[in-house]
Amino acid sequence: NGQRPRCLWFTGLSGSGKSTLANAVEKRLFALGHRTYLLDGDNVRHGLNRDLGFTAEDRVENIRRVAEVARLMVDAGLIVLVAFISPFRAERRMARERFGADEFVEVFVDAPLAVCEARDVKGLYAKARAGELRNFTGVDSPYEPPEAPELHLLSAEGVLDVMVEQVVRRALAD
Ligand code: GGZ
Repeated sequence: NGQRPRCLWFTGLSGSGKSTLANAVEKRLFALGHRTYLLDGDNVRHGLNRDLGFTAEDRVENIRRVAEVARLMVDAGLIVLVAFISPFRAERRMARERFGADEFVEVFVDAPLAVCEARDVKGLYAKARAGELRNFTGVDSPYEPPEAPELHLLSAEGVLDVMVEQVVRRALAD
């Protein structure tokens, strides 16, 4: 099917819509006949990275391992979707450096903290504000926005299907 192995790297706050977007992109790529794998907290933090928490040090190691796994999966010919907060520029750069220039697509899923916090799907922002959860991104742990992502999507304002098409176009570009 002429697919180019690639890493689609989604970064953004908790509740910004990374997982929703990445899942929808994967579904669309699958429907088009492409072979994909989605790496996210659900399948990585409970297994490979179960020894890691949310200190800065642990997030750095989380992202390092995820980048290495993504590299292996791209070597295997897949379009790999990576959906982690990945809050630090240095680690996203490190991830990018493991790939060729046209193999890595950084997608900034950008929603205002206030919107993510108002949604608070899992109640984690409330816990963080109450001091029951430490090192929560956007509350007492930093998020460093990308400076030059391949795609910058304002996910709180955008229409999902339109954003999916934007990502898919980049994912399949020559
Ligand atoms: C941020 C946390 C935290 C803290 C638990 N800070 O919205 P979610 O629940 O489903 O997604 C968040 C997920 C973030 O894990 P990542 O592996 O993506 O983070 S990183 O890239 O920074 O390593 C959130 C939940 O885990 N969660 N505690 N303290 N998010």
